[in-house]
Amino acid sequence: MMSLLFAIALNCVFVTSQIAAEENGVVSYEGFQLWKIKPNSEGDRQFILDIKDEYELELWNERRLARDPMDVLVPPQSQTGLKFKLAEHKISYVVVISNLQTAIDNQKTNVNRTTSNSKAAYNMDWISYHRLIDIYNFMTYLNTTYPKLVQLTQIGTSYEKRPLYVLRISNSSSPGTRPAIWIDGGFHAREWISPAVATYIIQQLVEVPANAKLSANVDWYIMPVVNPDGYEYTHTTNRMWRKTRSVSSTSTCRGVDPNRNFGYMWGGMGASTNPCDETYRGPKAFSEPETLATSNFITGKSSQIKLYLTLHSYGQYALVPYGYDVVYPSDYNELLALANAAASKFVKYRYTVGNSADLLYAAAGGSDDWAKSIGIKYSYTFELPDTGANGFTLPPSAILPVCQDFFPALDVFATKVATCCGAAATTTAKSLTTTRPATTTKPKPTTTTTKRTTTKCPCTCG
Ligand code: 0X9
Ligand code: ZN
Repeated sequence: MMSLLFAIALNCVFVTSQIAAEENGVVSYEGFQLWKIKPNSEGDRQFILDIKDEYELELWNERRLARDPMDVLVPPQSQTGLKFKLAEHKISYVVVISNLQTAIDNQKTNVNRTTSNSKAAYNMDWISYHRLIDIYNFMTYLNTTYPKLVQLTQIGTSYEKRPLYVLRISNSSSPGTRPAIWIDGGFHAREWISPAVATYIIQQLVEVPANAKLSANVDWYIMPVVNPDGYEYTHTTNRMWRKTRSVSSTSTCRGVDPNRNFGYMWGGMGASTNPCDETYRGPKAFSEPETLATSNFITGKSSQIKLYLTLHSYGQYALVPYGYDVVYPSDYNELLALANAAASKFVKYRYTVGNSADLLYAAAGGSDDWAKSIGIKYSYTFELPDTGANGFTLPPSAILPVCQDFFPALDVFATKVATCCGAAATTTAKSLTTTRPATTTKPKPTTTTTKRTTTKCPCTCG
């Protein structure tokens, strides 16, 4: 009985620690600060993790390396106490955001505004963040306006019954038969830059004639908002919401981390069993209608899709599988080389490239690992800007620069997929491919074990 009461009390502490004050049903982050804390050692890092609950801290980033700075959200009531505690332990920090609510308000100034040009075909731009309705109207407009190039498909419905949309861009006379690239965004609700970049990519591929070459040999499937319920919730109620909005049968806490809910190594490291945690894995793999619909659609196209790209924020990382543990797929060096080639296109924002679990932390149930596991050779998570100066509250003035900096990398991906994963190349590779890729714990030097017998392709995509 005592242990049950203790468990309930502990759970309450945990829940309250995650909730900022509510005003008119909207969560307020007035006075919350983002601190960059600089541990001097692994001991310091562990110390901060140990006092996390006591000071009601929320970690916005986690890094494996002891000396990497930790971005920590500190509620007003903990600031003085934490300041003394850190001083006592000789751990330094800087206040990066002095009032999170101000940063949130600044970010939302343009949200939902009607465009200044009333003759514009759609209410979408990349100088402000947009509500879901603007994004969906934009996709619908493109579908109607460019029927030969664009096809909008509803692949399912979210927990709160919002449509889940994928846009295909293909100038092929028989779309769906060529190698394809999948791009998604909006897994994590608060990472607003992600749907912004995904929609920018759509606009550039569809409406800019100079970019037609990117679709010359490749089809594109783009899903800008995988988690529309969460995304809307960040606009209406809690700007810092991350998960889906599903109701739990065992807890009053809502939502599942969609990036811990995919069915490869589901429930492993870095995936919580607590429904109140930000990294809750869900009651079972693909418990969420959003992850189920997305995975079903991708599985149905898995012989066509050769590259899986999922856009997150923040940190400026190009992450190569696997992420469930420090484990490298057998073709890791090929994946790494392509990520490096893509990242070399970035000018304004430099990205760190490497293995996901190595650079960040082990986190199982991610969509990138799952995509790799079903045989999509090239699978990446990109953590978009910034590196923590603004974190999730990246100002609207940064949207276009981030998008413009990112877009040229797609040329590298499209070229690789078109030259290595074309029909001739895959025919040869398929017979040698197993459904579950081999893994290794150490990256191997680049070697090609695939024998090409019938083609002279420079590379394969098996
Ligand atoms: O933790 C995540 O889901 C991603 N980072 S984020 O800050 N956007 O939440 C990283 C996912 C990397 N991939 C895997 N661990 N599989
Ligand atoms: Zn994310």
